[in-house]
Amino acid sequence: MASPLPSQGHTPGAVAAAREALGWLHTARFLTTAAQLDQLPELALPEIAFVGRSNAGKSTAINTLAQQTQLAFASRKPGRTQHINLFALGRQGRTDAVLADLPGYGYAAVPLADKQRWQRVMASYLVSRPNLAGVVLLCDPRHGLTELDEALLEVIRPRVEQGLKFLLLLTKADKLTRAEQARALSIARLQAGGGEAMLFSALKRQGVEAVALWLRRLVQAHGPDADGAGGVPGSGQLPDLG
Ligand SMILES: Nc1nc2c(ncn2[C@@H]2O[C@H](COP(=O)(O)OP(=O)(O)O)[C@@H](O)[C@H]2O)c(=O)[nH]1
Ligand SMILES: [Mg+2]
Repeated sequence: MASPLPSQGHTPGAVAAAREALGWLHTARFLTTAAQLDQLPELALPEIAFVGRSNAGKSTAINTLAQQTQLAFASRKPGRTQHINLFALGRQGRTDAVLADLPGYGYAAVPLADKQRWQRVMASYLVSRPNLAGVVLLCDPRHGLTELDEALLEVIRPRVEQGLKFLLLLTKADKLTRAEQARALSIARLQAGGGEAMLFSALKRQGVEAVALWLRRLVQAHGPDADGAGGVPGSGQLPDLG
C-alpha cells in the first residue's frame, strides 16, 4: 500500500499547519546565484541549505516542496553546476527565509581539482555562513551515506551541537519496500546524531508535508524579530569567511 499521506490520524490542526507550510513554500522565488562565497549576499534571515551528492534527488525535492516544476533546475551537465542558488520564501513579497541550493557533489566526471575546490567552498559555507539555520542532507538510501556525506556531517556536527537544525532526508523512498524503508530510517536516525531523519518520495508525495512542517517550524522558531525590516538587504560582501 502506497499512501501519499505521511501518517494516519491527522488532527484538523495538523492538516491546517501542513497546508500553511506548503503554501509558504510555494512562495519560493529565485533570489540570486553565487559562484563563490564572497558573492553571496549578507542576509539577516534564516537560511536553510539543501546539500547532497549528485543525483540524490535534490532538485526534484526542492521543486516538489515548492510545488513548482522549474524552480531548481535539473542540470543538463550533472555535476557541473557549481553555483549556490538562493531562493526567497515569504508571503506578500516579504522575505522571511532563504533556501540555499548547494551544488551536488561526488559526480565522477568532474575533474579532481574542481571537486576539491568545491569541497572547500562547501565546507567554508557550512562552517561560516552566519545566518545558516538549518541543513537538509539528501541521500538515496539505496546507496547510503557516501564518504563525502560523512565528511559533510563531520563539518556541521559542531554547529548542530550549537543549535543548527539538521535533517537527513532519505529520497526516492518509493524504490524501497515498507520493510526496507523502516530499516533505512532507523539507520538514518542514528547517523543524524542530534538531527532528524525522514523518508521522502517526490513520486508518491511521501514526506512532503512532514518536511514542509520541519522547514516552517525551523523558520518560525527564529521569530519575526530575526529581520525587523522585513526584506532582503542589498547584496554585500561577507566580511570574513575564514
Ligand atoms: N523514483 C523516484 N525517482 C526520483 C525521485 N526524486 C528524484 N528522482 C530521480 O532521480 C534522478 C535525480 O534527480 P535530481 O532531482 O535531478 O537529483 P539532484 O542531482 O540531486 O538534483 C532523476 O532521474 C529523478 O527523476 C523520487 O522521489 N522517486
Ligand atoms: Mg540537481
